[in-house]
Amino acid sequence: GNGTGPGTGVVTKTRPKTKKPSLYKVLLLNDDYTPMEFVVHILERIFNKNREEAVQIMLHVHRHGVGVCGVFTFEVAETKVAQVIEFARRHEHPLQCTMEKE
Ligand code: TYC
Repeated sequence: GNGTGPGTGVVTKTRPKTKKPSLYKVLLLNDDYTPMEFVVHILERIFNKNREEAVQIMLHVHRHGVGVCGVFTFEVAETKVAQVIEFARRHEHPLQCTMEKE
């Protein structure tokens, strides 16, 4: 590298990264059957929300039909969506989750 301190003797160049990754909102969708407590649990475990935040997001989705659980890079968003759908399916709840580019 071209910083100070011992190096490898190999000359490299650094340049500022110019492209920031696109971000994606992960959205939770309301339905009439998934228990509120189950949705809160998902928000705590998959989206790292505290109980207060999780309850607020769950109630927002319950009242408005859709709500944002978090904003992530593409791969992370895809993984979270898949985790929500799989966890809901395993528990036989119809909860749906999707993502959209910010
Ligand atoms: N509407 C559900 C109920 O009354 C609760 C719910 C909230 C379901 C958010 C899904 O994404 C959801 N039990």
